[in-house]
Amino acid sequence: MTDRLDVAVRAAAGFRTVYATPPAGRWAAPGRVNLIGEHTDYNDGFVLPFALPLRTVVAAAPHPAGRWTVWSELTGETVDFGPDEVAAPGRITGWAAYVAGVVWALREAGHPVPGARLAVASDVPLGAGLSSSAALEAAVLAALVDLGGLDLPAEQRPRLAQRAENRYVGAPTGIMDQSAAIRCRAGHALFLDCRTEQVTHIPFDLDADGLAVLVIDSRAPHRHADGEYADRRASCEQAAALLGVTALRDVPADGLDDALARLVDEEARRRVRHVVTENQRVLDSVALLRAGRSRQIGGLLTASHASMRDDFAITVPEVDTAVEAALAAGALGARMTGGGFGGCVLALVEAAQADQVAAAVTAAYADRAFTPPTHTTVTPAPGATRLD
Ligand code: GAF
Repeated sequence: MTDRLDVAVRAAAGFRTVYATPPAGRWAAPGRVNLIGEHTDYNDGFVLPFALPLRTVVAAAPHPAGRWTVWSELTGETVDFGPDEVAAPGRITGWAAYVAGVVWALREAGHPVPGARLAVASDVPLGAGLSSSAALEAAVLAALVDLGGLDLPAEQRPRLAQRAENRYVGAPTGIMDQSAAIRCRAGHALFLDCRTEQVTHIPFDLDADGLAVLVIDSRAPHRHADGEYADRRASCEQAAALLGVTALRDVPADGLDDALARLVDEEARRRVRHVVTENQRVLDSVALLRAGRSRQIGGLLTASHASMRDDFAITVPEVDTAVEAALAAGALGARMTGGGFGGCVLALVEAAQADQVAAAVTAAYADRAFTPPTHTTVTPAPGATRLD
């Protein structure tokens, strides 16, 4: 990545090349890692993500013909659409559906969306579980809101971007990724109550604590990730209905045994146990961070991974190998982050040990003849913003 121009420069250069005119502005939104709280968002629960320094940048200007034209650096394609294509979901597919979905959701909510020319460049890797789709939605949304002078406060934007993804793109995701891309703050993790959408910015100053977060791309292909995600979500909703609660959020940690006793299906019991214990791990992590005991969240991260592996069944051998090797090399805690079935692992490490932990993961991969992993260390970055 070091030999590439800055992503904001690339977006503006792409805009000038494609449209032969400069953009009116540039808007950026980040990818995210989730520190803890996996598959809890669509159960009305708690999550604790932070924004990555890896960003998607949209250069944009009003469209003279009131349409939407978008160019992507990644594919080199330009996709053009008008009001007909965004009258209902399904007309635009592929990567441009995330853009059309945002236009559709804004219009459906009654906003007078301005036509726009857009150019997209990104440093958020696709398919790595770092939420490249929400970064694209958030950056496009910020651009359209500003270009049109629309009245849409930041706290209402995640729900709208999620609607684009759920209804226009057709992916049944929760509210975490869009919230992270839009509402995160530099130097902080975002404690989000996914039922009320209340956010609390929790200071997470890794440098001051002598810590590092290592993000390791497992390089595991996402095997049936979409279908499995929808399946897990459906299992949770069915279990909530059987238990007579609105969402699994309503099963308290100290009521877990009673709830499990009321479920006959062993698989349903495991899914419920993951969600209920994971919500508690988020709350416990927040309490530790607030108390300045950041090292101690390590055990909770590792317990989260075990729960995803054993109860929610969303890990794959590559991510389990990365977690085990990181822990054996001295990581304070490690877990898969994101929807699962591949993607990234995060490890909380003493800053001085980051290299040795990364080397141990690489060696463990070589032993098993897995595709070599890649890794980077990250600190919490800001959410979506206008650059100029
Ligand atoms: C994906 C989804 F998009 C999120 O909403 C969330 O459910 C996550 O998987 C799992 O925690 O990133």
